Amino acid sequence: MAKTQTYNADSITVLEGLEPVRTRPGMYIGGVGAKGLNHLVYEILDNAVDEHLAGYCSEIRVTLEKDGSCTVQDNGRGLPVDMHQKGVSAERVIMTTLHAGGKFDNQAYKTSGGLHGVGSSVVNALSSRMTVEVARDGKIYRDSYSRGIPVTELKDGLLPVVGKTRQTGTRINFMPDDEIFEKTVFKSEWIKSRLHETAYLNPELTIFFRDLREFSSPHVHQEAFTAGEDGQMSFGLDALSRAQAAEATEQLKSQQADAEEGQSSVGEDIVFHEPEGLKAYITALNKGQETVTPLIYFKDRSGDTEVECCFQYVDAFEENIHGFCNNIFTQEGGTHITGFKTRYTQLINSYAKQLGVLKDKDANFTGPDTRNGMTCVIAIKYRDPIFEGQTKTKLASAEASNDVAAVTGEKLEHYFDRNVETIRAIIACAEKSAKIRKAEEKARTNMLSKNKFSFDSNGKLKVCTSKDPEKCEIFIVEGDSAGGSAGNGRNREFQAILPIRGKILNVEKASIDKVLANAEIRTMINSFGCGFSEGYGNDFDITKLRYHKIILMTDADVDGSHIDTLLLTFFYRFMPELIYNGHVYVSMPPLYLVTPRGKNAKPLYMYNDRELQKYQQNHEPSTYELKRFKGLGEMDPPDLWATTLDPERRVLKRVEIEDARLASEVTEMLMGSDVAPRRDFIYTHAHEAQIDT
Ligand code: 0R9
Repeated sequence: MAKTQTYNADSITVLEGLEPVRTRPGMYIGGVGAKGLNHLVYEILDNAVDEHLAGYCSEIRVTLEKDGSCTVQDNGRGLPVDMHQKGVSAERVIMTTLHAGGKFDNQAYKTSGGLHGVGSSVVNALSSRMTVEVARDGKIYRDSYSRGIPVTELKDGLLPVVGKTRQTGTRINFMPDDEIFEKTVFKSEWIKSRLHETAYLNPELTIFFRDLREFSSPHVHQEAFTAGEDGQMSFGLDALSRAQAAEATEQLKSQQADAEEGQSSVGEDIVFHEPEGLKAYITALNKGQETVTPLIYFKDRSGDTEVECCFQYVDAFEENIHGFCNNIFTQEGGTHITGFKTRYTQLINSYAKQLGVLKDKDANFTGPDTRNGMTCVIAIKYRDPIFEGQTKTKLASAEASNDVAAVTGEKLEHYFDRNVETIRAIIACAEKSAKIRKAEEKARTNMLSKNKFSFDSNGKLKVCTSKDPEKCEIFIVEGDSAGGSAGNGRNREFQAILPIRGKILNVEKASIDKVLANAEIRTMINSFGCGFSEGYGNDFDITKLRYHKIILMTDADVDGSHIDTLLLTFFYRFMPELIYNGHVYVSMPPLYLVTPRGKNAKPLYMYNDRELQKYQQNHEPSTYELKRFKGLGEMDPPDLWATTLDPERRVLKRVEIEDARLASEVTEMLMGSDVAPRRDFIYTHAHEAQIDT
């Protein structure tokens, strides 16, 4: 087969077709950072899942290849390869035509699932190379592309046959384009989480995951960070995990958990198959927590909507509801969730009255009262859904609300009428929640009205002179000594310093009044100026934020990581918009100072062991002096300015909780009482923690 890259009529059409994707990748995949990169995998995966939903595919294989590419393979019918009306193979048309959100226009190929967009052409456009292999009609066909441009020569418009087979299916291998993406290393944690979620939502599907990359072994993994513009790095969940691993290590130590069998439960070969579907999903989400009700499950159809739901109460004071529409996670909620909540609140209040728990004079339970402690997954299938919201993950289709409400009302009435103990347990949770809510409302009003929120409760904040939030930065610094150095080394015009002493309160475990009584937390809330949100109140207003960069500046050791975790947990729980809007950063102070001997030699700061090793490989020990910084407090103000404060020279990682759910799950798991999952987590992530020895 001759490979060419000629600009014939075909390729010109292709260029015209896919050029907008390469010009504005963010519009199609949500960005060129880690999120966009992993999105490529999801786009191809979704098409394979679509084939499963159509009833033709039972297995999907996702492989992160040694060379950095990704392969997705399904055992469905195989992409259509016959002649399309455009005069070339249908496969070529699918891979090179931008479909404006709809399906492949030819009705003949419309999947019966008919649920996804066709993102394969977008992935093609953003891949430096892509190979498509189709097993169909006893033959294997192969086509290949470079940056969306076909490199395989067609014969009379049809794909070359490269082999014979009795199987059917599609295999797509693609290499993300390093001209487009900031970094091209897939995040296996995110991908595995997505695959597991897909398996829960599709109980008849089996997904095989394989990570063949060199660094995938837990013992040799190194994050391939590359600095972006202005030296800032993206800081995803992996980095958060490093801090959490440290947090977990601490907790484990204190619980004297045994450290036998140092094997990670996460390997490089994983099979995701969840025949119990949503029931298994809820069981996994509630793992390690004390359950208060059995699993409650229903599935039915109303109008055009298929509704499946499973929930269970645990002994906790928050709700945890996950919505999906056509297998797509609806991060921002939407009509399906509203329909469920509205009908559910009515139902619980109605039973509470019937059972005499609420008297006529009593106020109804609020919606949150009825759902506190609930872990719930609502998955609907709905033809042609409309999504809105900041990240287009909010279901807007009005019909879905009525349909979900109808199914919820009918199915749950049927269930509760036959399971009175369960409805009593749920009402008891609502009563407890209402009581706590009223106490908290009172505490909150008292706190605010008495103006107990002095601006700087511990008197340590060093403010900056500028009032322009876009310019201003606040460094949250570990310890008074580093706080002192930072205070003297900073640029007073736009850099404020807030030293915190030791470990801040773990908000995951504390009640709201304890959180608000904590001096460090109050100072943070007041300094940021934008309020906070929690269960019953939402005073958060991002437009009032005084500092557009909130920078955590802690030592590069276990304690520092622990403090980062506690701070990030606080932001995640009380000010998540700060993270979603990219205002939170972690500073990267250097670990080493290398001073070469000799005149005019400039001192070199090294930020990690790899950098130092590289230097040491090329320089004799006698030619330089090496100093390891034990902590920020050791640096004098000019050093701190040069390495960590100066916007021109410092390195920051932006905290990006791409998958907030995953972060939340990990946080909860780490703070929970069950040791086993925490231990698994530590073994998996311990290699990422930079432990000071
Ligand atoms: C490895 C990832 N898999 C895919 O991308 C994939 C797409 C696809 C497909 C069909 C079957 N398998 C697939 N795998 C298909 C075949 C037929 C009808 N509909 C769908 C048929 O044989 O008649 N897709 C074909 C077109 C599309 N998917 C899409 F473009 F609409 F998405």
